[in-house]
Amino acid sequence: MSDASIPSSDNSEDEFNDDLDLSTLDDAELTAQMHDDLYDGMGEEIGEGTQILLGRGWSAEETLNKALVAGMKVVGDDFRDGILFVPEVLLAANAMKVGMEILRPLLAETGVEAVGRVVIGTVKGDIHDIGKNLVGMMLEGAGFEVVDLGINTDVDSFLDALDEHNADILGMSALLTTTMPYMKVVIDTLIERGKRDDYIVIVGGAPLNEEFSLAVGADAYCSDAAIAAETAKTLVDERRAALAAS
Ligand code: B1M
Repeated sequence: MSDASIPSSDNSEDEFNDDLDLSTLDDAELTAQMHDDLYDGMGEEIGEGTQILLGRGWSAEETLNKALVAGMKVVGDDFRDGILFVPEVLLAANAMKVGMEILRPLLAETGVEAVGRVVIGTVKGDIHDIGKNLVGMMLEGAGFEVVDLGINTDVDSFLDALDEHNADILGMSALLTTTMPYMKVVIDTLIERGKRDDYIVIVGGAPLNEEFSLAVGADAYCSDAAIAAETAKTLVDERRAALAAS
């Protein structure tokens, strides 16, 4: 919980949250409360808070950045630091999705650009998707548009989706030592087709490491979802800065 938590009068936080009328809070109190609610995975409250801010004239972009993305940053940092664990992060990410669903059509209307677009999938032969889903949610939380191809994704599906969605980043996940080499198949095919430099490639999954990612020709290995979101943002920023300078 952040320092900005509003004190409970009866020592029962759950009861307090049930009773709390979000519409009585001013903007600063409400965004702080929403950060806490995200942290606690309270989707209904996130939806309500999002609607209240929009009703007060906040833009979709401001609501996204100040109420949701800022709250998810705390979740991501605490996940990275071992303070939060997978179940809590999944709950927070699901709560975030409630707010995102409300904002998504408004953001599309106002033409607010996503930070970047990511095509992500678990590689061919592999059906593990919990970690990949978490990465997708954290990327969305960081402002990326995510195209999730699901599990057992073959090279043609990856390449077609990159092309179709004009993606900035290809993200591949693998949990099996037998499936992780397939990442090289995908990257080699990008090279063969002269498209490797068109995309940033990030990879992750429990059996991978930095050395493996270098060996297959990826741009970055990400050990967890929070690092994946941070790395994606850094690499997209660097790439845009390099393009602008050239
Ligand atoms: Co399987 N499984 N499994 N499994 N499974 C493992 C991976 C295993 C290590 C278990 C073990 O033996 N100790 C082992 C692999 C051994 C190996 O290859 N060295 C294994 C095996 C052998 C198998 C089967 C072959 C079992 C069998 O049928 N005999 C089979 C394979 C099926 C297939 O894929 N073809 C199988 C099946 C399954 C289930 C279906 C039962 C289930 C998957 C359910 C699902 O995903 N929907 C399952 C599960 C749950 C696991 C374990 C227990 C947990 C995996 C998990 O979800 N972790 C796993 C043991 C383990 O890892 N301790 C195991 C939580 C998740 C949040 O972490 O996925 O690592 P993780 O993701 C992290 C990071 O790795 C990273 O960020 C995530 C969040 O921080 N990350 C990325 C992941 N992808 C990323 C992508 C990025 C960046 C970061 O950028 C794009």
